[in-house]
Amino acid sequence: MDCLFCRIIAGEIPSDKVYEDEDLFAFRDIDPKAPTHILVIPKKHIQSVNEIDQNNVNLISKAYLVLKKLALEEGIAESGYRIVVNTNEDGGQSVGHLHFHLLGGRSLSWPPG
Ligand code: DGP
Repeated sequence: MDCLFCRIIAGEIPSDKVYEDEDLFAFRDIDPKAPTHILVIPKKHIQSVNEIDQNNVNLISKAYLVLKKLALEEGIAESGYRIVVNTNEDGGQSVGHLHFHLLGGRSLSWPPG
């Protein structure tokens, strides 16, 4: 298994897990860019948004429900937060396993660089 996030899901690499169900896994980012910085990932290996199709799109709506739940638990739902999905090189994706960044707990600037 050469995917970093697949290894985190398998427990081969430790992580600060905040949520898990049969389809999704969530853990705190190792290099947080905000007071709350959580990554929500599908357990099934999907490389990027480009590999979302009719067979796995249900995982995306499930991921949004988990992102919303985590935002509530983190106390950032009212103040606001950002969900980011970097895709491929120009999008700044450094890990080739689809992941949703949940960022909040401070005022976030826009647009990103
Ligand atoms: P991206 O640049 O969008 O592909 O985001 C990848 C994120 O993954 C980045 O914010 C740092 C995080 N990350 C990389 N390696 C690890 C790790 O081993 N553990 C954890 N918790 N996060 C990691």
